Amino acid sequence: MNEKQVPLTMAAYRLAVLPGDGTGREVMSEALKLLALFEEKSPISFEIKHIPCGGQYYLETGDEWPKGSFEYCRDESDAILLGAIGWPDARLPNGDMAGGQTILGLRSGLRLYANVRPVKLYPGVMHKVHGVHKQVWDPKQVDMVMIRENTEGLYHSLLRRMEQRALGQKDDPIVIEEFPGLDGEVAWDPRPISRKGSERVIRFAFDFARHRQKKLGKPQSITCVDKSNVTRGCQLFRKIFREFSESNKDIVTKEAYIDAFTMWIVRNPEQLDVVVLPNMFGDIATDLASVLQGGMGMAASANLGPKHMLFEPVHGSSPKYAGKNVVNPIAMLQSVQMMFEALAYRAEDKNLDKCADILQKAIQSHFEEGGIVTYDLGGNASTSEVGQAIADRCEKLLIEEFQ
Ligand code: GGG
Repeated sequence: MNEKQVPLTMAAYRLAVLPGDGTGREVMSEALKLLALFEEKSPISFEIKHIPCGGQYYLETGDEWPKGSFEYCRDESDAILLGAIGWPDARLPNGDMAGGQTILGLRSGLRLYANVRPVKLYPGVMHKVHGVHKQVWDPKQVDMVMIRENTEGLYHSLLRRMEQRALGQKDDPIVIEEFPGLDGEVAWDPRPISRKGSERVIRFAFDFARHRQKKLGKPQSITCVDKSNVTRGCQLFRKIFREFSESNKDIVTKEAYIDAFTMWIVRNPEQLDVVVLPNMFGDIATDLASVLQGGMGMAASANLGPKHMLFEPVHGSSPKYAGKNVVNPIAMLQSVQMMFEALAYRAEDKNLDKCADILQKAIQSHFEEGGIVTYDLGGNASTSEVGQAIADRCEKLLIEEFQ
């Protein structure tokens, strides 16, 4: 045994850390402090590879990330932790977002088909359904997980271009089609939805609901959200959802059109458990749903595939707040918690599972006990002060558990 009581054969988890742009860098600093603490106070070790990337990096260097970064993430990391991507005026010569190669190239190139976005209101957090400063929703009523299809749909052509760039390949040729009835300049994005792509994310949603059922000790429904009254891709998505419903009778299933669903999220969140949606609808619905959990500063996510996983806050780089040390780091820290949980599950690592519980407990108790919060939650604490407050709670719990 070494100093930390780690069996010498125990390998460190290999993490690729991509802070990206703007406030992504600030919230990532808090995540790194937390990782260092867990390394020091628990038997878990990390081997961290820092990869600069994003629109700002592109403006500085002409590249979206250093050569070999995609290959590192694909071949040499156990998990990827991403801050945020996107910077004003950072565009590739073809007009695509600079930095997209990292976030979208990885989602597509590593087949990260399930984008898991929990929407949970912690006791002590004000949701943002206001105008009136009054709590409409009881935290017990807001606890759902949205699962966004992550590799096709309306994002397909951009995802593909970004994957091709990441692999150093040429873009697919652009196919020009005629649109009868439309005059002048036309721009369009195809929205392919495949059986295979739908089956894998819907299967994931059923497995996830079953897992949550066991964990929470109560039934979990799955709601399929689409626009199958209008679009063919959604008709296929819903057809496949119904096939799964037929053969998974232990799970209650519901269906909704995305337009009506946007009302449903805000009016009756207590009726939603697991929700599965095509790519763009999932992107939009989760921003809306974040209002129920206190805003984007609280929204964490996991991008999961057959072999790889990437964790990131749902929010972007917030250029307006960049460099000010004011944004909420919780979405990032909660993404680290999701990473601990997922890595522990895949590696069957009981110690890392304990670390996931500790971080969860630290975040939950911080809000329950009225801990300091950033401006978005009505406080005036800085990013680093909130990060430190969570780290202090973790430290106490780590000492109780491991020393
Ligand atoms: N951390 C999330 C982030 O950086 N988002 C920027 C972005 O462009 N995301 C694309 C998407 O999720 O649709």
